[in-house]
Amino acid sequence: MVALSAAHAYASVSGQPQAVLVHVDAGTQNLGGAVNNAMRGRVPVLIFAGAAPFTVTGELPGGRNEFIHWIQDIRDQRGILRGYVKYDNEIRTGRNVKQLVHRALQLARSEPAGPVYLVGPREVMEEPLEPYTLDPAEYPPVAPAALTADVTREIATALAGARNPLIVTSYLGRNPDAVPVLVELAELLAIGVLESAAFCVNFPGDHPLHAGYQFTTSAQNPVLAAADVILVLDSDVPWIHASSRPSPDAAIYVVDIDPVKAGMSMWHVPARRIAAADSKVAVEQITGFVRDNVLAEAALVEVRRAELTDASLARRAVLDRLEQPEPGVITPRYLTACVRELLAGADALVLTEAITSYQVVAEHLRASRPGSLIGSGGGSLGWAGGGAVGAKLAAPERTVVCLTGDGSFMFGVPSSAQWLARRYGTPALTIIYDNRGWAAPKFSTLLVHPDGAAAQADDFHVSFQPEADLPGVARAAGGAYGMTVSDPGELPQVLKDALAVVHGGRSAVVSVQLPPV
Ligand SMILES: Cc1ncc(C[n+]2csc(CCOP(=O)(O)OP(=O)(O)O)c2C)c(N)n1
Ligand SMILES: [Mg+2]
Repeated sequence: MVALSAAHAYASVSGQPQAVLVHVDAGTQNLGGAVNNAMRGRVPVLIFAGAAPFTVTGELPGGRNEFIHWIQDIRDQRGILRGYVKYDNEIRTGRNVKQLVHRALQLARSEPAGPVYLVGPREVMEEPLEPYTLDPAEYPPVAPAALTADVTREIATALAGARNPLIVTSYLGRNPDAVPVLVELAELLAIGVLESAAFCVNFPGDHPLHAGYQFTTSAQNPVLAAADVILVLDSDVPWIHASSRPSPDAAIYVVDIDPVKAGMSMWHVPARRIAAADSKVAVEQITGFVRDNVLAEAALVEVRRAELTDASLARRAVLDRLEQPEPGVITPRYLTACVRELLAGADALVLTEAITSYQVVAEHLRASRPGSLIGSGGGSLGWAGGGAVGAKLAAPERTVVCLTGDGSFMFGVPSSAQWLARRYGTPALTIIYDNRGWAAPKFSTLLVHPDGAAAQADDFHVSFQPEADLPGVARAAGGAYGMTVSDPGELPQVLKDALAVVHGGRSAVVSVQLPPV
């Protein structure tokens, strides 16, 4: 779990494919939910596992000679990961092992990128070989795909002719180079950009055309309802129809390299056109078409720019009020504002696994530099602990800061993750949004049964009583600096001290006590 999470973050930050080696069926299962995260996060990772030897009476070198070889022998080891990987195969001979590894990496790196799985029994690992070479450059990933000329014209014309155009995106910013390209299109036509379930910087948080963030919604988003033309660009969940959706008359266009979500059993957006393309390439094409054909109507665009700027300033003013400290309690908004101040001017790389504070982190951190924020993009908690190690290995010069729920901190095998950070010299500042429990399942219950038995008894079985000393785990396992803070007045200094420790080369874990769940 920790290794694959580290590989995941490393690949996210560096763009380079990674490899994780695990022990037969047991190690494969111990990857846990990290494979869901790698798949949904679209990260290129080659997972290799051994497999039980298949000879038992000395027929081949490497045959069974330990009791455990019988216990490890299961019928379908590759089946463990088949729902999560783009490709799985068994290495049957050493003679083409390089071709197989590079084919697996080629598939892993081709968009949508994702994990691949190879297994190899011990007899094959023991096979004597004539050394041979192969040129990895002969196995490039598939080159980025473009829109056809017709679709480019259709989308560009629709956006330029719209009264209230909107772009909704979730992960265009996984490619940080795509962000300035999106900014250019948004500015050219004065289009608002809404980030939906976003775990990266898709559009600068402080940009006047930023139209806000949404995760799980319980009320209609007015920005979405007002749009007459919507371009959904790189998104698995552009909105949640049950609670917030576009106008039925809106013209919707979807662009993604996997626009119909082949890996999901149910997915639907009522789009006029769905196109498979690399988002950076597609946005460049659309912008180019608008420019070349002088489609932007200056008067309309300027009026809209002013309106959108006013709206984003108003949203910002509300948030500024909400993040003010309240006597005696640390709210997630105030905490995130303190983190923003702490990191102002630093070259920080923030990992977010803040769960019920995802939206708060997005809104108050307002990350603006492309590539300065990452999340797993997947559904399995416990990514950030190992992720911080991978992120720091990929970007040793940056200050790595991990914002995590207390439940997520525990899911991340913190003894292992914190030890690994010491072992590999990858200090990070971990800030635990510590509400002493699982708030998310409580909110999920209330969303379905607002007056159910759990609500009436005010008992959701999500409290962590008796409390664990989470910074103590990090101290014990990783020699980290550990602190717990509950006083809003002390918080800024505690965070500053912890950051200084990290800059000195040692990890720090601060449990920030929020109102309990
Ligand atoms: C491995 C795993 N188990 C269970 C869940 C379901 N789940 C989603 S959020 C959540 C609670 C997370 O707790 P915490 O990190 O403390 O965040 P909080 O909800 O308190 O904000 C759980 C159990 C999950 N996503 N992944
Ligand atoms: Mg919690």
